[in-house]
Amino acid sequence: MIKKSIYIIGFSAILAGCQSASYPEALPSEVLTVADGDHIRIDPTIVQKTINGKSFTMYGYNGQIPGPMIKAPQGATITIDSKNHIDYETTIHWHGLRLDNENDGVPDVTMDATAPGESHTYTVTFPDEGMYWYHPHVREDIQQDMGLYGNLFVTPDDPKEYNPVDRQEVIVLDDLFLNKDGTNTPYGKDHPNYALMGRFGNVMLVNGNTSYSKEFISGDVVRFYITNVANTRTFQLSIPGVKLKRVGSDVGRYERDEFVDSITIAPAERYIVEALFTKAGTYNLLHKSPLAEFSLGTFTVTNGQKLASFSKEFNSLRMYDDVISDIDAFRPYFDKPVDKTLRLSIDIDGAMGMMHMGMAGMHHDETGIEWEDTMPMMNTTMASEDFQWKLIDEETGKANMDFNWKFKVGDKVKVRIMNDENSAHPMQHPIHFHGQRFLVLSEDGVPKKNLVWKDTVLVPIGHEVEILFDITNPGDWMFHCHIAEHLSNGMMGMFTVSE
Ligand SMILES: [Cu+2]
Repeated sequence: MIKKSIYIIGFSAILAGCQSASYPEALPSEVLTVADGDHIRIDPTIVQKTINGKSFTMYGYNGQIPGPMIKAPQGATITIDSKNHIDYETTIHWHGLRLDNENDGVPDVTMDATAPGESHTYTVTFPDEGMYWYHPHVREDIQQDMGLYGNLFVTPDDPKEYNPVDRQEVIVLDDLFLNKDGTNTPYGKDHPNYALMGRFGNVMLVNGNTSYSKEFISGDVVRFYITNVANTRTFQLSIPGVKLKRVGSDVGRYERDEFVDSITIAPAERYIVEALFTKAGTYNLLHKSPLAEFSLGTFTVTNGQKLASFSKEFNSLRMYDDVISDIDAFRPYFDKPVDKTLRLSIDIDGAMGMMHMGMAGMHHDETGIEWEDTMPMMNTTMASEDFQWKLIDEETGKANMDFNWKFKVGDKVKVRIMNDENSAHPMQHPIHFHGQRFLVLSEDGVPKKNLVWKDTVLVPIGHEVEILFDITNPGDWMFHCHIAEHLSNGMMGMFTVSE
């Protein structure tokens, strides 16, 4: 009974974007450096957070937004206790980690959701180096949007696996949807609202704040670890005037470094990018799409004496022999026939569906990405019950939880994912597979020349990708769209891996 009343009171406070000031102010993210065998605590809590001068009741892990960054050596296993101090049942999913299935944090599949006031203990392992993250797997559209996200930084066995740099910086990208008066836009109580395109924010956040800035010295080489935790927004990042080198993505490094002009990063994806700040000046961290441009923060570079410069290392593009030889074992399977085909689509009821059909294709450009909410009326008025986002298994025609793929440890599985541009409302979908890693072999039939292990792949409208799984981890695993509202709408499926 008590639990129920707590649930209702807080639930409505957060849902309504309430601005009471009865909770502690959110702290900035701290680094929790752990070693094998350590036992730590990550608790979801209710906090106050000041954004653009207004105080919001939000959530934070251990009172922090972003939550603590857990820094663990590759190969470590730790124990994490989590007591639920929020007004909503929750779980923690350790995104991208190939850990034991029972610790994957998926309600009704690997655990019961943790009720307010109750605790759960997770055993978390870090088999692969790279930047990962953790978040709830219950109503992400509210809980994650309100601040429940944190990074998992897995450092490689050999630090020389990465280029020498002067600084390492963590960037967590997010956006928040505020009303004109600066209050938070309410969330749907029983179903997510804005479920058609997801909840696009109008205020951009870096590491939970609107005022991201860093100071560097000319000649600094900086390695950025970037994570997108937004509900639906895909970011396209650049730092005009600064040369960027793409080094890694979801599960560690690419086969080789590449210079890039920008990075397109969908919800849940990570990228590791290095930048050389040669000259003094002020530089923008820019999100620039065909529709809009936002400065996400600034870098101020001053002239300074440096003992050593890493510009030589920065300017040479390195090959990573350990990554290449790891992938070598999979090359014989690159040309195998497709094992499974997944079609991304939507069913819309009645007249709304017909109306949508007429408009399909009008609201996205040649990138195949909806960069903004270009149909706000539709997105606002259509209730989540009026449509169903779908992952369709082409072989059986079944969708979402009505099919279950069966794989065995050691399988190399090729999956084709097609994003149907003729559906009633085509949209890009970042598809995340739990508990395994995969390579994106090709997009629209064009082979990728520089591979990296991934756990999430963005499939733009009308595009098709082929991915190859390294099936290593037994259990019942989810795969789903990582647009929070699409997931809550049911755009998810399951596959079972046996020993
Ligand atoms: Cu989606």
